Amino acid sequence: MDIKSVIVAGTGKSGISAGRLLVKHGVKVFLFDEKETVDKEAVKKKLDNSPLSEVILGELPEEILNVADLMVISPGISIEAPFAEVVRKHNIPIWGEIELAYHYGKGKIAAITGTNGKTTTTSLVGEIMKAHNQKTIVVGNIGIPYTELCDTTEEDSVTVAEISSFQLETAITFRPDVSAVLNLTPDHLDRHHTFENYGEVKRSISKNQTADDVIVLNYDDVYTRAMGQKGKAKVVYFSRLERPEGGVYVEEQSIYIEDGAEKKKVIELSELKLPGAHNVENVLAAVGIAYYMGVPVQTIHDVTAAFQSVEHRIEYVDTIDGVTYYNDSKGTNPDAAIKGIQAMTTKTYLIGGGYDKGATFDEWIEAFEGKVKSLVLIGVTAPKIADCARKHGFNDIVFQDDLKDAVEYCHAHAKAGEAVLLSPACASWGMFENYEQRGRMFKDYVKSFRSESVEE
Ligand code: UMA
Repeated sequence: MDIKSVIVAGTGKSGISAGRLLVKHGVKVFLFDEKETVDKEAVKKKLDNSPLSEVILGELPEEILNVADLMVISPGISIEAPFAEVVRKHNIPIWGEIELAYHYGKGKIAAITGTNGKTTTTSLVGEIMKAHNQKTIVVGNIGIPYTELCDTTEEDSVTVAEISSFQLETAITFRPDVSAVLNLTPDHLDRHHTFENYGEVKRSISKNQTADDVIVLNYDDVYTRAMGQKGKAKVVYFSRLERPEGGVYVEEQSIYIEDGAEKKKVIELSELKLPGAHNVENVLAAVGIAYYMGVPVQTIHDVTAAFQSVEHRIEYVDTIDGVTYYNDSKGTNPDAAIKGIQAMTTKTYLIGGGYDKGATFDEWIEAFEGKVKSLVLIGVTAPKIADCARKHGFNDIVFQDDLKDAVEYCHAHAKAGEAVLLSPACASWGMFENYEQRGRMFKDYVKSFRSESVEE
């Protein structure tokens, strides 16, 4: 396809990187954002004021729709957005930012999706791959747009990409050498409508794979296990509980990988620095992905043994006046947030609530199991969560206006030996720019207590 003129929808991280990439390739770019309050000059500056770039806010004018060859849409924008409908009516193909990067990128690709554990698994695979091949980039939903780095890849490079369901919806020819679906629980149903649709979108990570490629799937999850029945790629299952043939599994407290008749010991569980059973699953997946990306078992072992938790994922922040604070801002859905509670070993003040993605909170509340002492709620989902908690007999609920008030409330009430956990079970949108900002603000508030207690 000869790309001469492109509408890039969204002026967040993805839109800016996609725009920069296209301009670099001599393509005319119309950077479009529905938000009229976006600072046009600031956006132009991010594209180095290229004469090939133009910023359009509000609505797409007809003359642009008549000349554009393609629209590249940011993941945060629904493909059902009314303007996307108009674009389709003009027979303009719609690619996601991942598809655009794939078009320009080179080398081998490992692509990781799933509801939870994506970021940890992608980081670990990224570290393992880097130890094996310096020409490795780690991109995608993890926070670095694929389009930002795809131009640096060569035939012998490796791309490790965290891919969200939003990004998969608009990946057209994207074909990873090794793909992985870690697990599947309801998330983003406001965008995908049903759990079935959401599952199909996740499965589509493998839609262009052939028998030469590999898909790594969780055997312990009924939905991802079933995905192994469909598609053309070679299936490699991982399991914490069973020993799937030709898979990656736990036996006598060690992780093994089976390759044909050979069974190779990779690492002992006691060597892992990552906390919790969910992280054993992430490691199992990473082992399978890295192995089929051609990394020797010894390298996989060495990097995995040294690997620690990623920021915002049950991240230890500080212990102040005997109270331990954890930042699990990445707990953006109930299932992820359950892992946060499970990792706690003491009575916990839990800060939850935020943007409403249409999730149900019953299982999250059931996971409290006497561990959560007080539920401190913020955001638009606060009343919905409170109703659900009361229905399950949990009544120690406090409403606060914002995160700062919530953290201060916990600081004032939690006693030595107890914990405070930010694990909202909701997205950050509407109150924060993203979950990273929410997590950083939480950490800043916690740190401010330390200076207070030092002054005392
Ligand atoms: N916009 C519109 N119309 C809309 C919605 C948004 O014009 O209907 C515009 C906004 O005004 C804004 C831009 O689109 O200017 C934002 O684009 P975006 O939401 O796609 O955000 P980016 O900054 O490009 O970040 C995206 C991912 N965000 C989302 O999928 C919501 C980031 O994932 C990702 O790290 C980044 O690309 C780089 O690849 C974040 C995320 O929350 C972490 N992901 C979800 C999750 O993990 O659950 C899927």
